[in-house]
Amino acid sequence: MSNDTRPIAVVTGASSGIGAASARRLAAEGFEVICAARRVDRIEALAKEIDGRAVRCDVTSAEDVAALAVAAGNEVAVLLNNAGGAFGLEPVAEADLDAWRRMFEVNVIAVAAVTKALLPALIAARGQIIVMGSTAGQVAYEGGGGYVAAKHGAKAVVDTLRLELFDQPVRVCEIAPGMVRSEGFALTRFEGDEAKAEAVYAGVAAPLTAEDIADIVGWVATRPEHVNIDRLTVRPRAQAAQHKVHRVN
Ligand code: 8X3
Repeated sequence: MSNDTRPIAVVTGASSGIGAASARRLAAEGFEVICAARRVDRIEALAKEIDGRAVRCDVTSAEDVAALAVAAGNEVAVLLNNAGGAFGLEPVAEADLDAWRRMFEVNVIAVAAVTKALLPALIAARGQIIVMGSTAGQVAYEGGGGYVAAKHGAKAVVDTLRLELFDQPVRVCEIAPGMVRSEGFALTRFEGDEAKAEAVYAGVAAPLTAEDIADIVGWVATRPEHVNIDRLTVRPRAQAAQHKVHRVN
């Protein structure tokens, strides 16, 4: 039995990028962070660094999600549904439908699964659900395909939850980042093709960083209890819109 009195924050996809940066930031804000991800070596090192806990969790596994809820306990102050990702950039006409299914699993269904599992503890703690969405959830772009559709789905889950929980002491927020140069996002999308991943950010003076988003997570998580940040869209200054990116050679 832990004597830790810090409020608990659960971060999914905590092994790298925005998830790891957010875990660090939430720990700095005074939370005991449960770092959940598949890559145990990474989350164990992170948990040690931030005096948190590591829980191996594939958010698409019902057993893992149930075990995460048990590990999190009866009161969870913050759930950051961060696990997600894009697989591919092909047009719909050439869609890899297995990749679409995986994107729906991790970006939409897992958000519902983890939220559902932790909801009693979130209500008990008068807590907050934060979903890492994307500007891809607000507008379509060529090749966005399954990722655009999935992030629109995640946005819909957030908005539905907020309506359904209107009489409960739980807040629901979506953070929707645009271009973030985070460890892994573009590499995952292009199956490890570094040249293609690099091209996403080519000539952009300063894409957002994982720390920029973690800063927002920390701010959202520490607003007074009556303040619900519904949705926060954030882009680098060089990205006026999804397609309107200032690039220099
Ligand atoms: C990341 C934003 O533009 O790659 O979620 O879809 S984008």
